[in-house]
Amino acid sequence: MTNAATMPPLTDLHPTPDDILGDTLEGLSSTPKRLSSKYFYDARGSHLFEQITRQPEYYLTRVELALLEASMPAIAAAVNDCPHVVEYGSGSGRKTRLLLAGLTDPVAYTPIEISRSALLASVERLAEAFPGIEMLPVCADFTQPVPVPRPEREAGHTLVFFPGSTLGNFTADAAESLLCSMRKTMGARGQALVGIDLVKDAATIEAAYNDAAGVTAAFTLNLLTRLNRDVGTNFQPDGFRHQARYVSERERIETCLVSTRDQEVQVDGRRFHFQDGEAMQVEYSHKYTDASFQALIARAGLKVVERWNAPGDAFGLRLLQP
Ligand code: AVI
Repeated sequence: MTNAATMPPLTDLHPTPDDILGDTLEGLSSTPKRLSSKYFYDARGSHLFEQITRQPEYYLTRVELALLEASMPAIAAAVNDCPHVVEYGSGSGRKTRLLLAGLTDPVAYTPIEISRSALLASVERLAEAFPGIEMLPVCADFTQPVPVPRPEREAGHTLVFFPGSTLGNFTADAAESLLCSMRKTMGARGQALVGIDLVKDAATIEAAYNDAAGVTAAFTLNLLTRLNRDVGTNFQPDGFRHQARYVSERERIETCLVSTRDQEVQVDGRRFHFQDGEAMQVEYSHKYTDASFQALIARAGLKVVERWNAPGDAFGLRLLQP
């Protein structure tokens, strides 16, 4: 439960219903139709994502947590003097705990997260666990420019933390502009610690996005319920099914919602027709090789200064700087 007495002040820049409606209309007017994966994360979506991270098939979180734990002393030694940690897409805060406990003397922590409920819950727990660290939560869509608050105590350089392979949810152009804005946030002497999922056999990757318990399918379909509530679409979630395929030529999972019948969806006085079997694109999850990752970050003027890989090269952490 959030409690006003223990809650640090929140900078609230959550997308407005008009922002979400505008994106929805633009996506439904495109060919093929698409919806933005950033709208997966309402309260239920964040909760379902947390459950995904605990599914046996979804190796990413488990492997990254173990890698972070095992590599933390080496990470702390490699990080410059960066007492302000800024995390993009903070989620539940499990990885943050390991990072804040392992770094040398962090003084401030700024999580930037689009889900207000997930942000408030995780920052409340972190504030309790790290009472000496100033908490500066920002509820915002980090794909837009976000003003990063300045800590009370002069905080030297900034370490951007971007775990989870969330970078993989962006196309190369969008990833480039996000990495450019991270480069501004970290400044000339700051750094970024980024988690990336690595290219591996297709069956392992595909299973991670098609768990047997159906949690990922529920997570994907929740996008429709969320849009119905927040922008007044009239999607019928039982008229769509989750589809996640690994496309090896593009080294990414492509997740779609496939219409299971001919149907029409209305929003803001406009009608959109779906054919039976029509696939609406809702998420990419890119996987990287050293070469593809280095080429991507070079576009944003960044380079890898240290790298840590999980056993079997299942997942990687990269320390970047300008
Ligand atoms: C947050 N992101 C890195 C997850 C991923 O693996 O692409 C989101 C997700 N979508 C389905 N399962 C998990």
